Amino acid sequence: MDTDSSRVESATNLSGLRGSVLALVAVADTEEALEQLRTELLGKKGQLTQAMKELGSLPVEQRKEAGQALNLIKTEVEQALSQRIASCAAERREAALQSEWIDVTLPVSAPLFTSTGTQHCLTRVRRELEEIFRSMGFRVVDGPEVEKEYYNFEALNIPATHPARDMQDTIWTTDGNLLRTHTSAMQVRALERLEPPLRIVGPGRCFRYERLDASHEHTFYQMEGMMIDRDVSIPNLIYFMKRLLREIFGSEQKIRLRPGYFPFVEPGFELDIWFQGRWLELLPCGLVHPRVLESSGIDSSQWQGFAFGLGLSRLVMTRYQIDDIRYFQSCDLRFLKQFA
Ligand code: FA5
Repeated sequence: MDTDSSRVESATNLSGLRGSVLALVAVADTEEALEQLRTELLGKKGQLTQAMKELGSLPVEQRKEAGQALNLIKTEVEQALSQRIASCAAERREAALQSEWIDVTLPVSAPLFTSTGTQHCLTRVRRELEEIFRSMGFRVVDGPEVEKEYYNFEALNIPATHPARDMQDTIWTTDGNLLRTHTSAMQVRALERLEPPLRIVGPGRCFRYERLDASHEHTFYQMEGMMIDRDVSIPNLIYFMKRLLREIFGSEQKIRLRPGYFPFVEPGFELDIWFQGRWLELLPCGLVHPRVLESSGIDSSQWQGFAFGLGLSRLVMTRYQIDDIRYFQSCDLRFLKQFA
């Protein structure tokens, strides 16, 4: 500092003031304490604000230089305060991180393993079915749960005005798509993608706006099946249906076959199973309607096929003697643990 400003400093003791306020900033160790200090130094009645006011009593020739020096001190103090506040905030965040830190690599204590989950009975039977069908030359396919109207209805010979749509109360999405009401949508996707001869099964979740009861859920599982080849006929269909049931139940079941109506098969059948004193619709099926084949570009004079839509949730009910379909999605551990 030059001789003149030294004079000014000594006149107003600015040097001492600078040292003492910077020392206060250096020792304040929380963000709150520093904010408090900011008010005490730079606020309306703050120490430096007061010092600025007092400059008015100095002789004119000293006032200007002392004012400049005091402004420099104020800027220096403001910077020091901001830096200290930032570093206190960083220290606080680091401390919080340290106290919340969890070592995810530590081994899990043994008792937790005793409550490991298990496969849901629906998953277990679905996988069994997939294996059975794989062993018979079928390929397992998948399809979207949010489906286009075309795949769920139109391509299956169910136009907008068709009464069959009333049989499947549909849940629509706001963008004009729908939650698939049946796995039959996968038939169309498979016919589009694969060349005949083909054998596919497509398990999956279906959704309907239903009146719920012991055998009707809003969300349930089906497994679609389809075989397209030359000279496929009803005896082939019946052979595969019987084989499926024999493999799953391991014994003869009381079943009945009756005519059934589905616009995408001709002829169509309903296969019902005797369960807890009544007939339960389980396995509708039929020969693929020529129009479905033709709309996917397959020559129906060369190729025929059968299709079925197994009610997978209901099959699991009959297999394990579960008397209410709503248990499947109840998340009731007393129910689920029976299949552990
Ligand atoms: C169909 O969904 C046809 N797509 C089946 C089909 C496929 C026919 C291929 C011909 C050829 P349906 O609506 O009947 O058909 O349903 C088939 C099966 O799904 C029923 O037999 C029943 O076992 C099961 N199911 C239907 N609705 C429900 C529901 N709300 N809750 C539980 N299971 C259901």
